[in-house]
Amino acid sequence: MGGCLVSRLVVVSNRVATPKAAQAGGLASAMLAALSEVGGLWFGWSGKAVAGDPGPPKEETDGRITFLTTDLSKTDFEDYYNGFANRSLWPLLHFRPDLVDYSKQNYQGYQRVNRHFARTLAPHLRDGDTIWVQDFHLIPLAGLLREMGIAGRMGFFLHTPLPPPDIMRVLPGHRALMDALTEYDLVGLHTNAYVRAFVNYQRDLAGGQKLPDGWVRTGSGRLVRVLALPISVDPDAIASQAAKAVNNPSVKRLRAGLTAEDRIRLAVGVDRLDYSKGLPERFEAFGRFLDRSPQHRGLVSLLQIAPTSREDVPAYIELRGQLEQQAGAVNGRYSDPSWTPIRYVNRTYPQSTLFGFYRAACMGLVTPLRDGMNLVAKEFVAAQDPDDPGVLVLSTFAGAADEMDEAVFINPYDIDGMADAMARALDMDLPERRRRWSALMARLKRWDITTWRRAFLAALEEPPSPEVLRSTGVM
Ligand code: ADQ
Repeated sequence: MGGCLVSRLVVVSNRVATPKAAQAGGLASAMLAALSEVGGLWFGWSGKAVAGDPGPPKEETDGRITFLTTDLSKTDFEDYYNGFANRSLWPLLHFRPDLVDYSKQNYQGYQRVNRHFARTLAPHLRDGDTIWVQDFHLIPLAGLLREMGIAGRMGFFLHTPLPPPDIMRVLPGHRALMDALTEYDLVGLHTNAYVRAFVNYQRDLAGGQKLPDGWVRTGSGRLVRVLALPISVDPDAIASQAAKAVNNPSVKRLRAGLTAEDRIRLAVGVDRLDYSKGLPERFEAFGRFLDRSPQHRGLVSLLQIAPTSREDVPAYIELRGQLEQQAGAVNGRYSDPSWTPIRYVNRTYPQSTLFGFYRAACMGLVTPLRDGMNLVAKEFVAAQDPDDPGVLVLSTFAGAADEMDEAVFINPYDIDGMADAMARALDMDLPERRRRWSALMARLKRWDITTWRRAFLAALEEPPSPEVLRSTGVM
């Protein structure tokens, strides 16, 4: 293949944004853009769990992109997705060993589905294909494809955090999983801290060695490159959709509801309903803020949009109940006929409507306990009105914190501190809001979603430098 140009791109992810999918989020749009630039194939699960064996995969072509999807049997889906991916890996990767629910049966299901993916995909691959695998559902895929003789370049992007070795060690079979990552040529992570976690694992637990330029030599002598390549958004597209969304009926209704007396300001939070997002802490801090800031009572409402996810996993059902109770308690304490402190909504909205909500808000609350990146933080900034921008309140435990110095930072474990930060954000004067927003927006424009995907694919095509080869004794 040679050079810097990918010949054909094959994207593999758990879910595929097929042409019929209602809306493509940021990552899906980025994958579609990459695939249509060079032509390619997108392979993944169809979203259907069927009784008995899944039949052959389904293939559809749209322009230069072929979409290949496979069903999964109900048992495989249960063990792989609800089981190992969501009950073992997700909590582990989010620094919650206490919530890791491991079973050998689920782990075997994870391996089985990855093998099924490899076997289904292999006949559709051509020599010279570059393969880009997304996220923790599919870590073993490269190794399984290599066992089948597939030789092309393979890259992996992890959308979650990667915790340090001492947390990884909690997972039975952690070594096999971390070794499977080294079967890729490139592993992309959001932050330098996650890269350090990878390198430290290799060094401390797997006999690996750090080389220059992000390369690592594994205990068995393989070279793998590990880089911090933070995912981003398309700030210009978001800005223009947000400006237009002001006329969107949902956004208009929200504004009319809030500003009946033209005085109530909006704080907004948008998250999948997930324990990693720090929602109970956020509600508690908002209640504490109202306790301690009587001057803001009646003047700020928090709109929390949190569509339910993973309802087959008990921790998620508990969380939903807990939040309903907390919102009820704050509202019971403070509501009056013309003001509801917390509006808690369990549904999804089209992204353009969300961007309208962000723009209508004077404060964005992004307060996860842990988050790989958190795209809502970036979307919130991109959606602001440059003349009157809202303030981003951001957890230092979101990957996004590394790139968003001008946010108001909080520690979600410090409820008083979070309550103070809310007051500070709401009281911030216009010159300071503008100064902070301009710096944040300028950085988003310099490293947007297109820069991200191009940087990943360029790095994937780059061979090790002579210096790296020399340090391995190959040259
Ligand atoms: P998520 O955990 O899903 O992603 P996030 O980065 O915030 O978290 O992305 C959520 C996306 O879904 C955003 O684009 C947001 O606009 C959208 N969304 C959220 N609520 C919605 C709603 N009610 N209706 C419609 N859309 C909604 C994982 C990792 C993150 C990482 C991303 C990308 O957990 O840390 O940033 O992948 O790598």
